[in-house]
Amino acid sequence: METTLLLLKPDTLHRALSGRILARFEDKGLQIVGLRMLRMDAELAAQHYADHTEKPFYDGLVKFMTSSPIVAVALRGPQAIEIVRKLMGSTFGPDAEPGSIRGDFSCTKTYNLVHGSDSTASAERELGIFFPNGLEEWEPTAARWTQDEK
Ligand code: 3AN
Repeated sequence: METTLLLLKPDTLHRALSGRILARFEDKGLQIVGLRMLRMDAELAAQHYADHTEKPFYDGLVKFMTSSPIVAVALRGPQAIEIVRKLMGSTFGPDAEPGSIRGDFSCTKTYNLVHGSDSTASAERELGIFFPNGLEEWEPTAARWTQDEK
């Protein structure tokens, strides 16, 4: 079982796609164990994008991510990290596969709607940043049908 961080970026909120995008993850069978609307500031952006601070696109990325609210979601399920990345599609909208979120809703490199942790180490680190008080532990009754028997 894995838990991963999903961010709905400012473009998702401006385009009123939050419900439709979040529904894709619920439809797949992932469980919401954390949900929070917040405004990212430069400090939080520097923490979250620590690996990208030297990249040429960093300043633009921070300007975009701090421009208006975002939604942070903690999602849990078997292989949740890989599943979330697959449902998101590849990084840039124009290249992303049809059927994926970025493939269906984005045709830019900058405004790609979502972020998803890319490894177990990133997931742990990023969940700690956005959910410092921990996650909501609960047993979804549908787990009987959405997960393999242990
Ligand atoms: P992903 O979000 O698919 O894991 P990363 O980790 O390579 O992609 O990049 C982090 C974020 O930085 C991306 N989500 C994207 O918003 C932004 N980014 C990466 N490369 C560029 C670029 N060349 N121009 C603009 N933004 C970029």
